[in-house]
Amino acid sequence: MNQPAVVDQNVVADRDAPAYVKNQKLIDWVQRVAALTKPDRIEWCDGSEEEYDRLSQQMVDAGTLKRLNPAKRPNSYLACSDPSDVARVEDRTFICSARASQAGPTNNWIDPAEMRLTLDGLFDGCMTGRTMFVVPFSMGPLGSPIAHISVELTDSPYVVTNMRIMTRMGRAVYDVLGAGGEFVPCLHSVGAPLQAGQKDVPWPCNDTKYIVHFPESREIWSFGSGYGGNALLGKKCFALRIASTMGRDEGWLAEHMLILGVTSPEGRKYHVAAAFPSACGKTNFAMLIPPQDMAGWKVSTIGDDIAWIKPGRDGRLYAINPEAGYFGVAPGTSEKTNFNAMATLKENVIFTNVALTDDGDVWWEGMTDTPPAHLIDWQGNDWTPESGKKAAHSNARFTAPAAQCPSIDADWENPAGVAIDAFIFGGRRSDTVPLVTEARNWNEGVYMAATMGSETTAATVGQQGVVRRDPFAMLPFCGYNMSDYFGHWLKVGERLEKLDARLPKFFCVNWFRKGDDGKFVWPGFGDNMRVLSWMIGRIEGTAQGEEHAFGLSPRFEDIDWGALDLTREQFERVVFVQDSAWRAELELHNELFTKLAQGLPDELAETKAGIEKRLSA
Ligand code: SAT
Ligand code: MN
Repeated sequence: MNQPAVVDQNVVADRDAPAYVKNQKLIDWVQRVAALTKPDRIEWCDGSEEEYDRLSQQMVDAGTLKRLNPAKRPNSYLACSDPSDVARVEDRTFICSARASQAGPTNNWIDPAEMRLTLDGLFDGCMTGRTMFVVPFSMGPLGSPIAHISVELTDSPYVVTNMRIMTRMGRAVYDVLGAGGEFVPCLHSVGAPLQAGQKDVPWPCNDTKYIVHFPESREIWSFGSGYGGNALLGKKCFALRIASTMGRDEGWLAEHMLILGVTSPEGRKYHVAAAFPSACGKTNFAMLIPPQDMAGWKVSTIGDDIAWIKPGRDGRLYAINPEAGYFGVAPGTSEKTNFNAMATLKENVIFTNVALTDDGDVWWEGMTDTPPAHLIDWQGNDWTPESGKKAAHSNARFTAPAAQCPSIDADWENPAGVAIDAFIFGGRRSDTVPLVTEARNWNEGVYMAATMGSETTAATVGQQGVVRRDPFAMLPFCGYNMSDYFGHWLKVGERLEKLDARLPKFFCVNWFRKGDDGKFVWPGFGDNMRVLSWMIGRIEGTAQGEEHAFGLSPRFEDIDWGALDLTREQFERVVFVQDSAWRAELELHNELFTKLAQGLPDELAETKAGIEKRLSA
């Protein structure tokens, strides 16, 4: 990186790190970035409530935030972004490993030297007129052996307040970091320098956007966006893309998975980690409330989006939720669809791109059956139910502290993590894939996860109802070659098998199978508990099932139906395995494997051959 030719002594004086920051590598990096980006001020964030309130007030004054009615939504704010900056930008996301083959065919790659030149140009002076915040954070409970530390430099106060909710952010991080500790450097700018006298806009951003990862040096550079995963760099950029490469090198897993605790009526507790592509009800599943007739079961939430999983000395896999908050999709969330999420949102929340009610509260499509008669929509315009457009953006979000979730697990901050008993992989498929299938072994489980597919919905740009492969729900989040990632999973299993420990089971689920009438057959939501309880039965060795080409699924009599009135015929509709459909499905797996041919582990082809053989038998 360019070194500053001359350093203005006065500016440097107020840029000095506080005495409690002892890490010289960090101090040097901050100075280097400041010399490049040329902010007016540097603020070393301590994560205090005073700091949060002060920055929030500054953003209220600047028009970035609206304070919501404290009687309705205490200590909560609404941010409305620029209409051009509303979601992650996957086509502007880059994995700049030394060689293109290391990023693989599912990632965008640019030569790292070329990318550094581009970024040095873009970041030169990009923070002029703004404050650069130094945001120290831990992904995972402070000091946990599974956690890792990072520091984000950002010119967005919105990022600072969101990071305080989403991560363990603040002064205590420096104690863990110490003088010689390692951290992942994350650099973020909205890319909107202010010249002297230039008035700021409520949501500064830049049409040019780059979300860049350097896996070898474990660095993240993000330019031009202030929204979500583009800007809150602890989440997808660090906790998935960079962490997945760290996991590959160090023998652990960084996964796009929720983590649940499931306690049986007998009081035995299990933990499952589950991966779903977007629009498959991941947040609902993470906060599942068992139906009344299964009230003896208890489901508790450890994480809703990301899991870091490390092998323990006993040969079991221990998982933490690296995050401390939920950055969830608001539209569709209601007391009916997700009671626990709604309860989590009662206070201390930052809402982004939802609508504002006349009494200073928030609303989004699906929150209530009847929309309010008048709203201010996410773009600041008057809205009525007759307006004919959405009041909230379809990717509108809430940022809420995880601790506020009524179903939060007592162990969610346990630094040792929780031992994983099962992995669940699920997509949205109107046909072919049964309600639930257990893999017969680790490699079959990896196959299931690798070939996971989901139908595109209205929430996705482009054609609807097309099956898009999303291996492990990691397609946009794997920081290296997807085939090597499959290989890594296989290797982790092989190593655990040698330790003779109890391996997690793998299950594939599909809540979305449709009947001939085009309607979903499975009721979903709380009744997913019936499937979970069958899985626990399989783990305990008490539940039965029937083998088919793809794995093992329950028969009608293997499920606890309680008060649910689902007929044998309806159940058949959600579990049957049709040979012709599976032959077509395997053709689609072939397409995926052809795309990922380079470095694809043999085990996958072998597993596929096994399925084919069982089909023709
Ligand atoms: O914007 S985020 O990446 O944090 C959320 C998502 O897109 O899944
Ligand atoms: Mn996610």
